[in-house]
Amino acid sequence: MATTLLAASVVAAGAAVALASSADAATTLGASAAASGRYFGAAVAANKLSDSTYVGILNREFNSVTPENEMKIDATEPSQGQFSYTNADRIVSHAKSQGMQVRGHTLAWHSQQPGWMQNMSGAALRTAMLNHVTQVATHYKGQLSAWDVVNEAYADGNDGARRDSNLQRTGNDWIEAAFRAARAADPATKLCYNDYNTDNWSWAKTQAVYSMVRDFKSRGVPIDCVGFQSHFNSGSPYPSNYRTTLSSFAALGVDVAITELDIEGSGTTQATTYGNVVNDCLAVARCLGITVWGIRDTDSWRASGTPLLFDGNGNKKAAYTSALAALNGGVTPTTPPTTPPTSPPTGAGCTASVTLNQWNGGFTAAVRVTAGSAAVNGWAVTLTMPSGTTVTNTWNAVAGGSSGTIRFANASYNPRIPAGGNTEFGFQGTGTGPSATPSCAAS
Ligand code: 9MR
Repeated sequence: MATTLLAASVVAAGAAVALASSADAATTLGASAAASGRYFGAAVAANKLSDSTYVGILNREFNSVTPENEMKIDATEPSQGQFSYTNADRIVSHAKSQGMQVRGHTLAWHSQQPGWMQNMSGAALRTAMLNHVTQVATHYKGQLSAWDVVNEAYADGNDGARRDSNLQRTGNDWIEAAFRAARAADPATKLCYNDYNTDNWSWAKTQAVYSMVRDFKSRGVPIDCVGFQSHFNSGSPYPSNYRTTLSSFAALGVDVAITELDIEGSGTTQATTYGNVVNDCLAVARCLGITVWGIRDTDSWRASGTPLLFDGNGNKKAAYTSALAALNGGVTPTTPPTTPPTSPPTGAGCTASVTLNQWNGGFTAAVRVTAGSAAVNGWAVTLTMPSGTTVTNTWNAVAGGSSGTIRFANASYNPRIPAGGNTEFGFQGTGTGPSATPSCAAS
């Protein structure tokens, strides 16, 4: 626990420095998340877009939305071959009118299948599933920030097995087939695998999904991101190793996102957990953002657990204040940053490696800085961008420019790396990401 608190406060102190120049950033979830290149989103129901309190909060606070049910299979293909996008399109056009991103949810899932699909199996189901993926991904081509291509394909329990379903029974390769179809239909949108009870690093289900993603990356299956639903309650509590889970997946070369966050509870306990979750995302360069699964407690699928950031009247809860403070680096930095080592290490050195996520016209880069056999008291990584590339956003480091050869120096809060340890920073840009080997200088 002490370690968690210390890490959180160090991140918090740095984020506060980074945000000092942006007055807007402190006042809403979306603007505050955007200050570190991230989003803060909410699941939205089309039939609530006529509720002025709901829409008022949505437009003010959030810069990403996920249709809560409207892009699911039963909604978009109610009869085989007959596609229906009315409600999903309402959400997408509302989001666009407000400059919000949209996460698509979901193309292939064992649940919320229309009756015709529930009754299918074997090769016919495989073909119908792939056609569904192709048609829906084509309809939204280029309009979404990410797709949850496959949702909840692993079973709960201790054996790390796939969930039994009609889709699973079409063959173990159904997941990768869905990803390939989605990539072919919409090459620019990030393709995610999304699941619940994958938050605790030591749980078998988490490890099973991790193995699948590692396998997909090694075989070139087009996967860009992993969504952690993060529905927390007493049976599936926020785990103290959550940050380890996020950073371990990110280290496989995928982005991570918190896709359906809700935390049952109330008061300070709930607020603290919201702050912890935000800090964990901020600490992982490849954590793209956070989506809460609804706006007011009364909008939640678990309304009785009061798991969201606004109460039934639309008032901000303590959980909101804590999440916003964490985004702004204001989470009670009662623990001062660690004191410098008493004797400076000698012969300090570092190395850096870059993991690129490149799409048509843009990229994000995650850079891991690793200390050699001695601790590092400060570091700078130099990278040369291809001509035409502009870096638009940097997190966990300070960029000395936006094009050409750029020196990324440690932020005020992350200069020290223990011997053999590492830290991560990231940046985002337009054009093509860097391909040359980075150089790392330690002090
Ligand atoms: O919030 C959604 C609720 O309105 C639906 O009735 C339910 C039906 O399956 O799905 C809920 O959303 C789920 C999401 O799509 C996938 N992860 C779990 C979510 C909560 O059940």
